[in-house]
Amino acid sequence: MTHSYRTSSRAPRILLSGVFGPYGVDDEFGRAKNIMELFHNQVTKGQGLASFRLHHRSFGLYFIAANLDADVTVLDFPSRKRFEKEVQKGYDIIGISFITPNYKKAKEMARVCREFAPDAEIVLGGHGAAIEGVESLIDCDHVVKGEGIRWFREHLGQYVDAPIIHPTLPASDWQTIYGVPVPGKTNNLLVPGVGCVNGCNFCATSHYFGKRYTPFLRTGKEIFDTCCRIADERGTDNFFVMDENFLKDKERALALIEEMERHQRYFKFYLFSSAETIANMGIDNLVRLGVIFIWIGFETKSKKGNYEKNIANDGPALVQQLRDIGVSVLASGILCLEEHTPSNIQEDIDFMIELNADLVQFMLYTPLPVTALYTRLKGKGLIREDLPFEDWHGQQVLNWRHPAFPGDSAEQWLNRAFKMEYDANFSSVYRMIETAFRGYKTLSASQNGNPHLHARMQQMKARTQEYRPMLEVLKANASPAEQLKADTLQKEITDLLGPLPLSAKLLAVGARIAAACWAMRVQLKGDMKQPGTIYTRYEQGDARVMPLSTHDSTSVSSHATAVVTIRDAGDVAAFTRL
Ligand code: B12
Ligand code: SF4
Repeated sequence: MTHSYRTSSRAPRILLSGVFGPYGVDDEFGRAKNIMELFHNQVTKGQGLASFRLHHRSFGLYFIAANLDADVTVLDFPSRKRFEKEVQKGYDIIGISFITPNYKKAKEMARVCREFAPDAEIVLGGHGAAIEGVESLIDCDHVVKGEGIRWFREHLGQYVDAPIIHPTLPASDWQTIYGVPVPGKTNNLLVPGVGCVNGCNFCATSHYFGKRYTPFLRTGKEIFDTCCRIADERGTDNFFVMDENFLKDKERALALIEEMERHQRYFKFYLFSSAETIANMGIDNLVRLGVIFIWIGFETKSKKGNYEKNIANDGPALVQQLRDIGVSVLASGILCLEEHTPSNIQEDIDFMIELNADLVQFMLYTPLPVTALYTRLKGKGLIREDLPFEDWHGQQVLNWRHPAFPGDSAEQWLNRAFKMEYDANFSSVYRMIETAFRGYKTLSASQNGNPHLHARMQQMKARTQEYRPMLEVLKANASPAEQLKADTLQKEITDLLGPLPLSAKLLAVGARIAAACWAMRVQLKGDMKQPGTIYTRYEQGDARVMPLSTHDSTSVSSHATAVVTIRDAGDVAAFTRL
């Protein structure tokens, strides 16, 4: 069938949607264990009220929308009913982004499209597209495996190599600890590129993008210019960098440092990077780059069975070095590896605890479609094809037959690991305040009049000041042992930085009240918080993409303010600019 947008001069009308909610509940389409949160799901889940609570959008959809010459609507976190209503608005193309455990939701959404928008083309994308044979399992017109901007541009006959415009987005929409909103603006999102060349056997993101890195921002200058624009638009200089291995391109990172220092504009970054790239980058450069948080996959204690990236590094020493310069570390480890048994798995849990990082993630070894691990275990007949995709979320049962961890034993180890780590090292919020203060002390002693290091030192000081009112909230909720640690830290900070200013004292009182309200809410209603629906329109003519024939990167204009976002809160819609 030839779709009408191909033969008419009007702009194609495109709907891009994430899967429908509610999320993290046991129903026909999903599981209670699979909640729509990063930290509370798989990092601070054992920390009770001290857990970090954040909602992240389906970022890939906004990247596609911002880079097409079309009228594009992004619908994030819709209800099923809301999606059904939206598809009836006459779209030419409906794109659905999903991951493997949300397969059933994507299938239902495609069915809804066929019923209520029979003329629309249905395009499936996101990591769920890697499911073997998904083309025939879900009624759709196209399945896009890999990077989506390029595919869409090609599909619409637009210039595929046009530069990629980075949309202005918050990295998270809701951000609380103990139910207390983190003060200030949420971080900006920065996606310099997708994929990673390292190709660790279990890694879905590396394999999904062909074990290649596809940069969206190619040079340090492009990153710097993008950061300036986004920071000015959103009013904060903090960036959460959603790039699997940002430091891998050392030259680009060094060029970014140069730009920041030349313009004396010192952004701060939350990064993901592997241990070998951190070593290659050098600790001093991390300070100059403004890294304040880094997520590292240590995976396992074993040197022999570990990945190339970890062979040459000393995990505990690296974590200590990083925390000493004020970089909070999120260390990630894998449970139920092939060589694990109930008698040796504790060694890896102990290793992760002894790293003494600010945050620790434990994940079950989960072979996802497209990875080398999946192919190998499938070849051995070990993949649990009897297990519905809804259960492939890695928080409960293994999706493969591990002789040593049958039934629910994997989940028991996972929960035990999180609890032990929390009991041993206390809450992550305490650890992060300690890291910021440590960084301030180190830089105060070593800046040697260097203006750039001086600026970074001032940032560490400001971060310590900003976080420290949380120690009051923490003490009101912590175990006696943690209260003691928090007291000691509070005294040390007061000795060096003086007492809390009155405004911060009032903030601390307010935070304690908010925390008490949240604790009561959790007792009465549980701690689940569903993300609200977000509706964003990108209209054609925002000059966000190159005209077909005039490819000239210097003439690309920023159009982010042309975007209108609507948050649905029940029947009330609040209009906001990003
Ligand atoms: C942000 C994120 C989340 C957010 C989700 C936000 C949301 N609204 O859905 C949170 C934190 C809540 C989350 C949760 C989970 N996540 Co998650 N998440 C990510 C993360 C870190 C970043 C994704 C991102 O924004 N990337 C940047 C954008 C630009 O890239 P992208 O999304 O890949 O989009 C590109 C292409 O994929 C494609 N594309 C995407 N959508 C579409 C749609 C169409 C129509 C087309 C054509 C193309 C297309 O084009 C885009 C531009 O190139 C990725 C890892 C990663 N670094 O990618 C994991 C990842 C996507 N998550 C994953 C998993 C497994 C989960 C969880 C099950 C957690 C867990 N237990 O491991 C839960 C599930 C929660 C739930 N109930 O659904 C897996 C998916 C693996 C798979 N094969 O399905 C990933 C890859 C991590 C991993 N384990 O390797 N996640
Ligand atoms: S280094 Fe990290 S992002 Fe890269 S392949 Fe390995 S696990 Fe994936």
